[in-house]
Amino acid sequence: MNAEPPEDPGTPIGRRVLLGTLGLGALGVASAPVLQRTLEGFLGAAADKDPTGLTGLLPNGGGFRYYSVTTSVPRRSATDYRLTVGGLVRRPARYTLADLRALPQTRLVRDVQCVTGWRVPGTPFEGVRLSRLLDAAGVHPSAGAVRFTCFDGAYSESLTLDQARRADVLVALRMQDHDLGHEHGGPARLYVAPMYFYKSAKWLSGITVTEKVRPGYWEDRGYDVDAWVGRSNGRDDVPTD
Ligand SMILES: Nc1nc2c(c(=O)[nH]1)N[C@H]1C(S)=C(S)[C@@H](COP(=O)(O)O)O[C@H]1N2
Ligand SMILES: [Mo]
Repeated sequence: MNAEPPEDPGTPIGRRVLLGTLGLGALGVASAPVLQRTLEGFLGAAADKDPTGLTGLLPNGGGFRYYSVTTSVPRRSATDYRLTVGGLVRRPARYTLADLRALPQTRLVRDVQCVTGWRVPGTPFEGVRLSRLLDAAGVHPSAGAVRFTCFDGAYSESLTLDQARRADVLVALRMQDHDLGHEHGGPARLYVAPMYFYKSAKWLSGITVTEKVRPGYWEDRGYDVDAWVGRSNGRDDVPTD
């Protein structure tokens, strides 16, 4: 069981990408947000061409690392993005990004903690409370959980209904006070503040209310479904809530 892609520096392409990215990274740390965006764009592009996942091990802007379990992810623009809400609900719905932006927004500032050890202090996330979307959909009494699917075509996550209704669980549209970029899961990702960051599914496209929790991508590979920071996965990190 290992959350990280293998650290195999064997392929020449991977090594070239790694060296090139390290050079850019040094620049990015010391310079303006404009260059940072370029760096993030480059990291995304590099990871697309680097299935060994080497670029995933590199520090991204501000301490974040770029993760994707697929070698490429389609881009969804502000106009073609859709989020469906369905399953055990009375009123299935389909939201555009404009629909989501028109709803009340909640801004939270918490540390982010990845289960592999890296932590980023005080990061603003902003978006729509998941509880609001669930209430709008009218959850059926037989429901007990919520499953999340992604337009990368591979990742999934889930929460119990009680966890999903917490005030610190968002469908996030913004991160670090910018619209969520593609690399960080834009246009919209899940944000589960009190749990390890693997719960915060990027490129969110589907919310399905279900009877029971169905383990997600990493949970099928051994990670805890109830992923409270500091109280799961055999780790003792300081909680993020
Ligand atoms: N769709 C999708 N969501 C995902 C992942 C992923 O690979 N695919 N990785 C998870 C993990 S393990 C982490 S640490 C964070 C990384 O988010 P970042 O790439 O914005 O730093 O996204 C989480 N959500
Ligand atoms: Mo992670």
